[in-house]
Amino acid sequence: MLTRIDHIGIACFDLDKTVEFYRATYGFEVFHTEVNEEQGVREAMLKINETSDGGASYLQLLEPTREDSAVGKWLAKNGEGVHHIAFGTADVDGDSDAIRGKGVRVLYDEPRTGSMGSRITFLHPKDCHGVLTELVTAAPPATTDH
Ligand code: CMX
Ligand code: CO
Repeated sequence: MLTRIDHIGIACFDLDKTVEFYRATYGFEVFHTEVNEEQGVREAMLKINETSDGGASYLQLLEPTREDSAVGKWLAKNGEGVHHIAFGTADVDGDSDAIRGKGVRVLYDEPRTGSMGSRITFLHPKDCHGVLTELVTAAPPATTDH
């Protein structure tokens, strides 16, 4: 079951400048940054709010690491802006199977690694009324041995 907006993915040319815009304009601080080479992005997650399912909603600011990546190609065509939306679920495998069964193209056979150790997959924008849609299951919270 999809239970929250996990994040909105925003494509930008310069991650540092875009982070500074969100900090200076809205007061949003960076919660996490990472490079995901498989996805071809350098990204910053800005946490906006906690959600009632125990998760959170973020803005995901994305700068391409290479021109032939999904975000690099999209930026060259469209310029900066909203690139995708992501719904959070406790069960990305089950939800993507169910959605595939409704005839929507799921881009990956198995979920891949997303921000902060999450597991992610994408639905084709042409099957979603023009919206590239991601499904996310957050990594379980780290446990300590004592
Ligand atoms: N939103 C809406 N439509 C999009 C889109 C987007 N983000 N990206 C591409 N499209 C549309 C294009 O406009 C194009 O439409 P037309 O044929 O009408 O012109 C069509 O989809 C095909 O686009 P393309 O430029 O030829 O790109 P590809 O088919 O090579 O790739 C897609 C499109 C969705 C398969 C690819 O972007 C993808 O695999 N995305 C998933 C991975 C991803 O986006 N990773 C970055 C984010 C990582 C993260 O969130 O952690
Ligand atoms: Co995303």
